[in-house]
Order: sequence, then C-alpha cells, then structure tokens
Amino acid sequence: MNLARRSSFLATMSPLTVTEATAGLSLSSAHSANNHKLFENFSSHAKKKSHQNPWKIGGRNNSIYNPSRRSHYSYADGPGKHSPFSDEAAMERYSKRLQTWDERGFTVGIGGPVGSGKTALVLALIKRLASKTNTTTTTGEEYPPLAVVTNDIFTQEDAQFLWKNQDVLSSDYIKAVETGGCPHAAIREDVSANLTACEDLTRYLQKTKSKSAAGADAPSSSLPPLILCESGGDNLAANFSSELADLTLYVIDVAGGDKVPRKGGPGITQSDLLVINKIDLADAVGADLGVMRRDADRMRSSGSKEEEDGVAHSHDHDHNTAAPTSGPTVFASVKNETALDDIEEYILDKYRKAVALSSS
Ligand SMILES: Nc1nc2c(ncn2[C@@H]2O[C@H](COP(=O)(O)OP(=O)(O)O)[C@@H](O)[C@H]2O)c(=O)[nH]1
Ligand SMILES: [Mg+2]
Repeated sequence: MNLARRSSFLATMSPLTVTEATAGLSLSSAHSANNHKLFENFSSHAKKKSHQNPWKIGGRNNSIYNPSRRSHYSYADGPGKHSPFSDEAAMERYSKRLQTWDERGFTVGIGGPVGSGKTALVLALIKRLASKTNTTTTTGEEYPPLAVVTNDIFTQEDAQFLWKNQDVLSSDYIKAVETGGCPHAAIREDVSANLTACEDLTRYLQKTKSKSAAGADAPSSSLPPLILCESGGDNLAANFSSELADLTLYVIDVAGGDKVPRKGGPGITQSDLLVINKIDLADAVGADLGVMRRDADRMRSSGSKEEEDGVAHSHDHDHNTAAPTSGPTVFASVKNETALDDIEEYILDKYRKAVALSSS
C-alpha cells in the first residue's frame, strides 16, 4: 500500500486497529494507562493529519519514538534512567528478598550477549576470589566463600570450562543449569532453576563448612556465600530479575561495534555495573572508546533533561572518566587483566554493604 493510500486507510480504521497497525502494539498492552494516552495522542493526530506519514506524526517528543511513551518498559524509573546503587535502594531491594543470605547467598547476575566475555570474567573472578576464601583483607575483613552457577541452553559447556581451567575452586561449588530454551527465560521469567541451584550451593557450602574432613578449599568463614550466576548469552533485552540477582553486571564488548551502548536495553541501562570488555581489540575493530563512554553515560544517566537531549557529554572526554550522574561503566580487557581490580572491588563492596545492611 503506498503512503497516501495507507494514511487515508488508517484514518478510517477503528481507533484500536489504528494503534495496533501503526504502533505494532499488542491488544492486551493497548489497555495499559500509558498506552491509552499514546493511543489518544496518536489517533487524534492521525485524524487531523491523515495526509502525513503516520509513523512521523507528532514529531520526536510527541510520538511513539519518544521512549517515555512506549508501553513495553516496565521499570519504575522509566527507560534509560539508571538508579545508582544506594544503601536506601539496596535496603528496599533486599527487604523484598524471600530468602535470607544464609538460605541463598548474595547473588551476582552476570549477563550480556554471546561471546562478550562473561565466562572469561567469571574465570578471572574465581581465580582472584576463591584463592582468598578463608583469608582476610589488611583491614581485617574476611573474604566470603564463593560459588558459581552457569547457564547454557543445551550443554554444561561453561561450567565444564570453569571446572577445567582453574584449580582454586572445587567443581562441587560450580553448578550448571541447562535452560533448554531462550536463556533469558531462566534469569528473567522463570528463575526457579537458578534459585534452586543457588540455594543448593548455599546449603552445600554450609554443610562442608561444618565438616572438619572437608577439603582444603572448604570455607570456614561464617559469612554467607558470594554466588556468581552467569546468564546464557542473549540479546540486549535480557536482564536479570531482581528476584534472582542482588547485583547485576552486564558485559558487552568492543568487537560488537561502538554503537552497542546507545542501542540501550535493560542490561545496558539498568545493570548496576556495565562492563565494556575486550578493549585490547578496539583498534583492530575500529571501535571508538570515547563514543562508547559518551553513549554508555547517556543511556545510564539518572535522566536529567540535558542528558536526555544528549548534550551533556562531549564527544572527546576521556573514556575512563564516568559522568558523575551516570551509573558506573568500566572499560576492561579480561584477557589482559585490565580493570579486574575495579570489578572485584565493586562486587566485594556491594556484598559487604548488603550483608551489613541485613544484620544492622
Ligand atoms: N581479545 C579478547 N578476547 C577475550 C576477552 N575476554 C574474553 N575473550 C574471548 O572471547 C571469547 C568469548 O568469551 P566467553 O567468556 O566465552 O564469552 P561469553 O559467551 O560471554 O561467556 C573467548 O574466546 C575468550 O577468550 C578480552 O578481554 N579480550
Ligand atoms: Mg559463557
């Protein structure tokens, strides 16, 4: 159907059909309050300006292109707005938790597209953290016992890789979940298999702790476990449910192109820490880290007007310096061990705050 015919055709259709046909929305979502406004706005414009391209009606800020008018975002803070980790927000988050830390350890969700370096990061964290279990920091803080859950669709590939490639964490503490379907389903829609794996590991750690005959790597610490839960690689729409993850890391890599941060999606906008990995490949693939920093900051901003308009961050600022109002983003090369200290420190800091919050 050509444009003129489609416009007049749309003007004669029933309001609901117009919304569906043009905005691509489902019947059920058309009932949401947000969608209702969208529909009213859209259909009145469609009637008045039926000679125009209906996809463009209303301009950027008054159309279906305006993210705040889309119905498929269900985040309280709205799309593209990052809620920085704060003790208050954490309290709120953890008060809704169904299990105590001793029933299910502090669970760190590590998500991101296929091949971005999630397993490589988990391996690096195991090597660093598991070797410190049963020791204390220079300031006397204990390192927590560690456990790992991996998700693959049809195999236990990632768990096997982790079992084989390190000797600091017994394979007993690394459990594989085979999702059997889209990986996001197991971390977002029905998290029961992952919750069970985390609870089993927590119970197992408690049991081995109390057994004097346990192996050398059996934790003696009284702290609840720190569980790294690697998602199966998925698209940009996959993010952990807060029912499962107490802290989320989202891993993308420069080889996917420097456009990826601005494509957004809940992992990029909402994760507690965004990791942009493989910076060692930036020159080889022509990725501009300054652009990635600017876009990551914008997508992870807490939503000031300036930032939404995209004028707050200059094109040329240092890629290692985050804008103060944006959620944290770290540029890493797991291969070259760049920024691993920062990532480890970030996780431990949040773990310690969480455990302290619940016991205060
Ligand atoms: N050059 C480079 N390669 C990396 C880096 N991190 C991971 N890789 C490689 O990227 C590939 C995919 O990594 P993997 O951890 O399996 O990705 P996952 O699918 O996200 O778990 C592997 O061949 C890794 O060795 C990095 O920082 N630099
Ligand atoms: Mg993996």
